[in-house]
Amino acid sequence: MKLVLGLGDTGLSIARFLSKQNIAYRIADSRQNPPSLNNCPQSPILGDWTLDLLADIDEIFISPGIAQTEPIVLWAKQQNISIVSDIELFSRHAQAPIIGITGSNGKSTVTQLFGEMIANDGKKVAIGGNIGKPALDCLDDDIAYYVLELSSYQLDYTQNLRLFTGVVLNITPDHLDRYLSFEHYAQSKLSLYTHCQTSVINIDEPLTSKQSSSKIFGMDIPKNPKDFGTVTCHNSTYLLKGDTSLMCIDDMPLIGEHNIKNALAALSLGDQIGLSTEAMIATLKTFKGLEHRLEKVTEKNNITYYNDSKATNAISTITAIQALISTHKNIILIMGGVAKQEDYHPLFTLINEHKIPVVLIGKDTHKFEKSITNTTLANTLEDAITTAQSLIIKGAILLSPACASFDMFDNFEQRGRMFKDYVNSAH
Ligand code: UMA
Ligand code: ADP
Repeated sequence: MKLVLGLGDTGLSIARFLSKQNIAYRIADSRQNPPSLNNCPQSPILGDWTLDLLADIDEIFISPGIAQTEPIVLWAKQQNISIVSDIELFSRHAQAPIIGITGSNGKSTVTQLFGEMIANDGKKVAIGGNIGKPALDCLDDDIAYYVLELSSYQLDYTQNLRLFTGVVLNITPDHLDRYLSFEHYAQSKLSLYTHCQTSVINIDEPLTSKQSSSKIFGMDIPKNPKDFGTVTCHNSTYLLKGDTSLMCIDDMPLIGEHNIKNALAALSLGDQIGLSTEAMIATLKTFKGLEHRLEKVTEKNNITYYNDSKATNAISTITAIQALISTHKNIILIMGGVAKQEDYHPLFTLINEHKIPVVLIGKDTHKFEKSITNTTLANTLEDAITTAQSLIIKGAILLSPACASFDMFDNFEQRGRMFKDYVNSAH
């Protein structure tokens, strides 16, 4: 008998899969009233988890949101019951090559961009994993390539995974409430490479640069003709394969140095699986990025509005500011929410150095107020936008919270949509 833990998107996808395969299972959620109750193929066990849940169980399929410190996980380990992610279960059944993408920031952007490159090269591709569509829901005999965004939570419960190739984009502090230390979190990310037949490495990321690699990308001119990099001449930056120029970055709708790195990562993965360079370049020339990632909302009365609601840690907000300061002399930042357990000082330094006025929202304003020179408090997102507008005549208003959203919103998507709705409706 199998046990499925969690009745969210992952648990439901596992339940559907097991039901289809006629494999006997129990499914349990520690909440009394999980929202997706009606979509479950069989009646779940609800409420606090106790030891008897493990009776007759030979394998557990676990949702990524369940921490390894949960008693049920510890009890299962004591009883030598294997605990497996949906990703590992997926890998047992997927026929086509799987490409895995992880990192602290940029996963969804690179996953989507790379998936679109494959599709533009005329091959059938399924995109899933942490990006939103559970991996098991992607299984299909017609698929030529699976592209999976993998979180550290998913990797932690994955012992066996057959990746044709993969990349760890970068490693910076995040989710430190789930890990004993930053080193443990980094190890979780790096475990992706233990599953890879061939590896793509970001040479500029100190924590990955020493891994053995099949292909390298970075911001410098590549030393090897099969690797990817950049060169800048006459104030223009070009993407390179070896010493061959592929395109000027001004021809990409994506903005910021981080997106050059994301483009290089996608090109490297594409080259690794033999995609045509023309199809990849054509994709880079049209790919506008994902909603809530430094998304240009509108330009009104000399102010450009950017929705970067997905920026839930300090590094992603630093990245957004760095991407905008070269093109906008004046920036007003709207940030705040539930702060992460990380060092925000590099963000404070950047904000103060550039004298950026900040409108603070959310639960943890006290953590930011003292360290930022120019702050104004706002009770709601709407107030924050009105306040930001009163502080600027020409420039950019950037929502890039550097925090989780759940003190004021259901999720980062709701936060971003409310920002856009208000900005678009206001005069
Ligand atoms: N649950 C319990 N007990 C617990 C913890 C959770 O019963 O102790 C139950 C909850 O009541 C709920 C279910 O488990 O019913 C939720 O499971 P989950 O938190 O694993 O969420 P899913 O809905 O399965 O979504 C997960 C990913 N969520 C997390 O990793 C937290 C989704 O990533 C992913 O898109 C989806 O699987 C499909 O693969 C979201 C995410 O926030 C976007 N990811 C983190 C991130 O990107 O930073 C890692
Ligand atoms: P993830 O899926 O890893 O959370 P996203 O592509 O959704 O990554 O982007 C999340 C946030 O990080 C956004 O604010 C985005 O602008 C920023 N970001 C995207 N790519 C990178 C990168 N390579 N380095 C740093 N920040 C990035």
